[in-house]
Amino acid sequence: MERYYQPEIECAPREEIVRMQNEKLVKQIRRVWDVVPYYRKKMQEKGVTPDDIKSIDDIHKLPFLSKADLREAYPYGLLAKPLKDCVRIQSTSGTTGKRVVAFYTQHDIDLWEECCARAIVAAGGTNEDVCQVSYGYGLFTGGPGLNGGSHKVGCLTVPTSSGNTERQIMFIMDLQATILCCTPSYAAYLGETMKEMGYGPDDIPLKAGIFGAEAWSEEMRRDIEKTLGIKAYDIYGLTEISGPGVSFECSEQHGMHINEDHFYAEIIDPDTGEVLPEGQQGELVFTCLDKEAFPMIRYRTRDICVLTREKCSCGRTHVRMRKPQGRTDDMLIIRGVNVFPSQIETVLLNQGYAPNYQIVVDRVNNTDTLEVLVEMTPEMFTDNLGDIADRQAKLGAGLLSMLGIKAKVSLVAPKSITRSEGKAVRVIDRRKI
Ligand code: DLL
Repeated sequence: MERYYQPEIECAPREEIVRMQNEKLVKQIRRVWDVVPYYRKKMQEKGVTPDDIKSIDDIHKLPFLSKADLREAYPYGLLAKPLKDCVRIQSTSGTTGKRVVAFYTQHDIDLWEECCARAIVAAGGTNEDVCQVSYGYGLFTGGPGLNGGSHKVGCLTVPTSSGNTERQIMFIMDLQATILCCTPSYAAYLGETMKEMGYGPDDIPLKAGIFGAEAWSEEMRRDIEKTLGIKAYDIYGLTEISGPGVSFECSEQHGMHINEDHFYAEIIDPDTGEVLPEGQQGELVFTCLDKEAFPMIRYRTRDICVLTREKCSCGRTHVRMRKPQGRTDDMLIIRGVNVFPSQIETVLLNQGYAPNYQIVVDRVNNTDTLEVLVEMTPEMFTDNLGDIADRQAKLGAGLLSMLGIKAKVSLVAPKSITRSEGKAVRVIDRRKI
């Protein structure tokens, strides 16, 4: 087990981490300049050459890379290794335009799986564990990443992929699975279903969950932990940078340690591109220090986040990122007010609802409207219209105080909102702007 807890790296003194980052960055920039004409051109346009990059402190001189660059260079324009050295692609779901296709050499796969192994070990995983991977397999990075990490740790890996909830539960119970990896919304659904089947937290063999790929609140964490009787750990990542395991929570469950020996993180002002000091909220930007095939340099994630180097009592020294607060692009602007779905979720869960909701935004007579459809739990389900109206008013007041704008609340019957097996679709934006 101890093989993937790597204290010499994960708990290295700051100077050692910086030394390693300096060395890797200088090499990486020289290499992409030499082999990727797209990067060379972008650097030339900004008037910077590899000679200007002597240490990590010079990183701000380099141009940013955005999703638009990935689209322009699609599919092979950012490849930094010959195809004969690449062994895999993974891809995003591509809901907004062209899919991102990321390439991996065997070295890149090993590096990625090692990051996932660190996450599993940080959640208490050892080779004694049975780890059920219920993230989707295939082009999505969730299944393959955690599958590889679980193998490296030596867990008995159960590659169920997503979907077929009854079969998931059968395997959890029959094989006595101890670790569950899936999206938090699917974990909540599995919990809800198991509860209906009569399983209490003490009947369920799971001890830990590794949940990520979408935003989830602390309240949702507490709910899932209670229903499944586990400790629920957050894991973050994105296809462009490798997949899950770019960062992960330790036993403190207080921010996710970024694997800084591979990925250098910055927070920038999304409007000006200026690098912000530690502790300030802004857009998260990553540079891959030693990936070979698809080394993103200063890639703008659009995730809104805060970094901290405060000491963590787990002993790891790698910088921590707070749960992403949303994305610069899924942040809803409603009547001029920035609204994050996670804020709405917090209000619902605080008032005892399950995380089964949908946010519908529209524009009527040039005014934005916000409606939140919320499922009643089976316990609160009633046909007493007075009760329903009271509940709706209470939720409306909670939302107003959290968001600063009015929302229409519609309570709907249990099970009437479609469940997701992967990332939940929370927002329907009907505005044609
Ligand atoms: O979602 C990779 C992943 C798989 C992460 C499994 C964790 C677990 P993409 O499909 O490329 O990759 O989506 C990346 O998802 O930029 C965030 O906006 C969001 N995201 C990922 N993890 C978290 C998290 C995978 N823990 C995009 N909390 C990212 C909040 C997350 N948002």
